[in-house]
Amino acid sequence: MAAVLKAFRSGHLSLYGIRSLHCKPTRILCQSPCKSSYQRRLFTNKNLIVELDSSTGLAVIQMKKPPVNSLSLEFLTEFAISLEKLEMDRECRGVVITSSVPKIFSAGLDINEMYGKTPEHTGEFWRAVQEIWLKLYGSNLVTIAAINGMSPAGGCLLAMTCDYRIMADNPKYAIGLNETKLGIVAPFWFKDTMINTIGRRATEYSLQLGIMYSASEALENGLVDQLVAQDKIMPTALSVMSEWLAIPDHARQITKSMMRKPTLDRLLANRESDIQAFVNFITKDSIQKSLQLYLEMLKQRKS
Ligand code: CO8
Repeated sequence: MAAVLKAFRSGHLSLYGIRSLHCKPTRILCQSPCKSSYQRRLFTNKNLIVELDSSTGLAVIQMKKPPVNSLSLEFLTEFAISLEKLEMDRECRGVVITSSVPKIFSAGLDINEMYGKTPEHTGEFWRAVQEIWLKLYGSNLVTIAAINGMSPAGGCLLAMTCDYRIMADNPKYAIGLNETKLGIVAPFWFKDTMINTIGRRATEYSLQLGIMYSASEALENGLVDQLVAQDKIMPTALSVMSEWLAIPDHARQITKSMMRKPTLDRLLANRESDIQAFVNFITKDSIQKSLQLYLEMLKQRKS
């Protein structure tokens, strides 16, 4: 990926890999008009780099919130706005989600947003988590996760909302819903998303034990669809994307909706009660204590 990005930045290659090498890229900031047939639009904000090549319909979202791409309220809000923009953009047909932080896809929800906060803040945070899931799981776009690093908990959820998952074949990387290991419980829509991805029995086993699967185990269990060498992740994502984009949008979108709507509707029908349940649970003294210990453990691992 580094090589692809280097070539891309030097102007020799499109990030989307599908353009002709003879075509000189034009970098355009925020939707300014352009006569070129090869039109790239770049929306950067604090935590994300979003690039859309409107000539191919492909967008790439790179999460760039070091050290671990933790999903804070601010991050989730930026993500939701970016997705909304892409979703509304008639020229966008697919999006690859990846990370620009070395070795990390996403460490999941930002634990600091759940520890020592008011119930109001906690509720607002949880609504933002729901929102990103609703937007991604219900997206009309083709979504591909290019998992180029560790992907626990909310990071795994992000990846599971996508239509296809490609992971770097690195024994040091792992992915899974590890909530029980933190003493917390993955909500029903995390569980439903996992059931829809790897099946009921595997989910029951995986969720109770809070299993983090190595890349090869994730492939074996169907949690990811493909493993490739780290530097092949982006080119592979782009070539998989072109296969998906060969399918007429309307047929693919209706099929996707048919598969996912019951799961989405379940949260939509229970959104407020889910927020209330989360706030009640997470603000309990015993849960706050678990989160405090977990945060301390994360910090101590370094020293
Ligand atoms: N939130 C906030 N800060 C974090 C998080 C996180 N999820 N993960 C790591 N950090 C911080 C660390 O504390 C550390 O901070 P500092 O620099 O101040 O000491 C910094 O990020 C770097 O962390 P590491 O040194 O651990 O970085 P490594 O590269 O060695 O490891 C890992 C990266 C593997 C991602 C590791 O940090 C890790 O395992 N993190 C925890 C991941 C995790 O358990 N996430 C679960 C979050 S909960 C969630 O997503 C779903 C919750 C659903 C709730 C439902 C309730 C009802």
